[in-house]
Amino acid sequence: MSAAVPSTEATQDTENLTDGFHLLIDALKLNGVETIYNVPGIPITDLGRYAQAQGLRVLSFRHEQHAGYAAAAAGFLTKKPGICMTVSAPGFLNGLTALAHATTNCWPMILISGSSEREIVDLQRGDYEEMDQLAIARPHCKAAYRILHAEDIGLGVARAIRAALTGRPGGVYLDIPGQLLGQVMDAVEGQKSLIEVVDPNPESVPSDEAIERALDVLKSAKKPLMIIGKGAAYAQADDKVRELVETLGIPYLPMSMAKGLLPDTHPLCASAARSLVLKESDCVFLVGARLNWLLSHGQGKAWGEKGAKKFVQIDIEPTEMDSNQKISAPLIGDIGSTATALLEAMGSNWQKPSEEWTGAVRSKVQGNIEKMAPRLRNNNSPMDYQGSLGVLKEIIAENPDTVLVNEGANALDQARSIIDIHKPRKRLDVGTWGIMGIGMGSAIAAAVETGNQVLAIEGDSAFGFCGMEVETICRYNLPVCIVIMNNNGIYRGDGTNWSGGEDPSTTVFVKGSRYDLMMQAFGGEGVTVDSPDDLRQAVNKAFETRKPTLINAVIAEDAGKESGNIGNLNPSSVVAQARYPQAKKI
Ligand code: ADP
Ligand code: TZD
Ligand code: MG
Repeated sequence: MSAAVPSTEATQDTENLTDGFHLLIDALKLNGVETIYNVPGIPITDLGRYAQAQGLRVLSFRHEQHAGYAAAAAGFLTKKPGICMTVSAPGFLNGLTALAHATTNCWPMILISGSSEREIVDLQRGDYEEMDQLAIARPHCKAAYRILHAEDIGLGVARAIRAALTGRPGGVYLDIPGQLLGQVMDAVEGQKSLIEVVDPNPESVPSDEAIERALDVLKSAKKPLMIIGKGAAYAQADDKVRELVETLGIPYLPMSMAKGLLPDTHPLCASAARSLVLKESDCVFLVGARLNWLLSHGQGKAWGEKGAKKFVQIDIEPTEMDSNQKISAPLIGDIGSTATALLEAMGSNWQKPSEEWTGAVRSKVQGNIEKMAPRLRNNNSPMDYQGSLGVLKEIIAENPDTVLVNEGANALDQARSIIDIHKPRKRLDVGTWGIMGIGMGSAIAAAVETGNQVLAIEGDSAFGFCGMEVETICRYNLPVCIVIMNNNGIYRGDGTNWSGGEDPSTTVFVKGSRYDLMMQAFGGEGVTVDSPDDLRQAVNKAFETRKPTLINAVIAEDAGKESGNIGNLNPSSVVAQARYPQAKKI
């Protein structure tokens, strides 16, 4: 039987009492939560108001998915769970995509959702926005909990925070039946029930034997390569990772969101020689990166001769080992502690790989960069990806603290390879799933959590998934500059209807759309540009004023490729190819 009682009306003496609203807010604050990303409504409207009144920053979005993406990005940037708060059923479902996205990316996030009372839901009596949310959330996150009694709020929040952070980070669902918030209990007892989570990111060091094994494998390699993933960026062990790379002296490839952990201009960065190092290396050292589809599972033509490589891997999650390839030397631990242990064991006279290998990589990198350079300086109008992104590359080099947000297909792939990132955790993108629509939520979180200027480079389709949040950006007056790479469609704007009918192709949008007017509608700056010079001017102005800005950048309709760089993942058949000869021209 609960010690807490539901309150329907204010009692005369409330001084010595507390309630579910306040306990939840106090529990979050006790654990260092400062920001909530939410969409208000029954039963959490007042919870948001009270949280704001109690000094939390509560940002209201126009759609829960983007509040959720913001919380997920906040988790990645801060190494603390990002908090998203939603209303029941439809609001919860809108937020669930983001919770699954956070889990898939190994980022800590907590989705707190209001829900209907168990008595009604479990007998399916048809409540307002009735849904068995806990059951639906469970397969999509790392852990899911429901709190029924006010005196359990401290426990529930502590469990959610620990589950989100400890081990491999992920998304956690916290179910809050509406009546819980109104339950009243003794204030002192309530205070005592709260739990401050101790050491949620415990050090975790592999055994001496595992360290020795890894160093033996690395020592015997002639052409070693390190692949650094976003787990390493998340770990915030920036100096240790850099020291490890430089002491080992091996070329490295940063995965997309690990760009900048070491500057992309570092002499050991092999991004511009990606094909060469993937193919030729004889040992691959994975640091906070999974051998998933983004690395073609560590196999196939790009990876060279089958079985010719050995793998060493640092990961906090034991079951990640051997998930795609045999891991000859697993290092199960957190990246900071593991790098420290490796460095200690390596001592001061570690034998770096031969100049034959590192020199070959370096000259390939230099050759490719030189080949690309003139194309990045073209001033074509309408623009292509090289001319427009060449300008943005220079602006990021001049403003290295800018957080770059990036989504789209060509707009993503081209920006990822063209624009160097110079500092850790300064690039947020579509992540492990390749989701369109993370842009505005990520941009808002980046501005709120870092205070830095944000540059969001968005495909016009990608932007369409989250465009309404420009109102949120204007409302909070955030220093976000959005560049829409507007090629009138998905991948390209020149698609035709293969039936010859009047409907436009499935992949094209209204030609010449003025996305800049959307920003103007809410009081922000909006401008259309069609040359790299004008683009440069517009972005520089946005950075100077730090005003919400949307630049509609006109890109040639035929500049892009089908599916960007991953067209090979599209299914095909001999029948389809014979029937639609047009398909070959894309
Ligand atoms: P990318 O997409 O950049 O290749 P992934 O998301 O595939 O990166 O991989 C990130 C990996 O990092 C996950 O397997 C996760 O378990 C791991 N990870 C996250 N945080 C840490 C940490 N602190 N120490 C070690 N590994 C970590
Ligand atoms: N829906 C969701 C949520 N995620 C997705 N990845 C997609 C659909 C499929 N998709 C892609 O993978 S990229 C893309 C879609 C719709 C849009 C590409 O067009 P764009 O970029 O305008 O954003 P480019 O520069 O025109 O290629
Ligand atoms: Mg497009």
